[in-house]
Amino acid sequence: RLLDHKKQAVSIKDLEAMPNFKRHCFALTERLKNSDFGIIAEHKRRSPSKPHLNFKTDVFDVAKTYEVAGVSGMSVLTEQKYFGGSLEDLLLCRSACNLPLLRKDFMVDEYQIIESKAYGADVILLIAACLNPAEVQQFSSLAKQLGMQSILEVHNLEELQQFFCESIDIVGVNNRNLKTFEVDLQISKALIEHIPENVVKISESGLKHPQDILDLSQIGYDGFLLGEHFMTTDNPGLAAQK
Ligand code: IGP
Repeated sequence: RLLDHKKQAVSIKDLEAMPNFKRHCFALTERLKNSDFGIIAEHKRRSPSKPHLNFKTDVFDVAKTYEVAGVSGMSVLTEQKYFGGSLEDLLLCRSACNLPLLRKDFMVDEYQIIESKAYGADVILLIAACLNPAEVQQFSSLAKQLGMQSILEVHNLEELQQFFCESIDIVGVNNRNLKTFEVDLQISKALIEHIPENVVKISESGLKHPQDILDLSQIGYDGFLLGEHFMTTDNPGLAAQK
């Protein structure tokens, strides 16, 4: 396990009683398919590689301005220890906008999937490097039952081949090596031909140049996850508008 996930303070019954648990989720796949360059804009205060990304901006304002900018979805870091996020952030974003929200965290337990729905997420992230294939299948099936979508995050061909399953809606290729933090867009370029045709494809991390997004879009990527490029500015929503 990469990280200890926090103690289950709220019972599953209490999660299921939260107002967001019953809401009808927004489909990130549809928004991505309906836009030319589907941008998923992230809120991230810090990261292991950048301890001081952005503590100034307000997460509620960022969600509102990302929506005004016309992005296809928003990614909200909820991991506390390394990324400075919280479930409270997710709830605030839910109340701020009608964008499909990705809960960005390390999912290692079914409890967290139920929790994600209760706090307003539409999409969960399943990182191949943190899970085994049976867990990916189990968690993505549960997400589907709850009306949410799942992104399978991979960083190499072995992960893609071992972990992909039918209940995955989106494959996300992470250009950043989670151990060395090194970013290499070649990874997205090399993996595209191995991703099943009917699944939505996104490229994640290290994206900032419009030309890179154009190139990746041309070879078949439907969406692009950008964090630092927006969060290193004083007004992430304005940056996303450009
Ligand atoms: C965003 P960047 O380089 O634009 O800030 O990257 C996103 O891809 C990155 O935050 C991320 C991530 C993750 C964070 C990708 N996979 C898994 C935490 C956990």
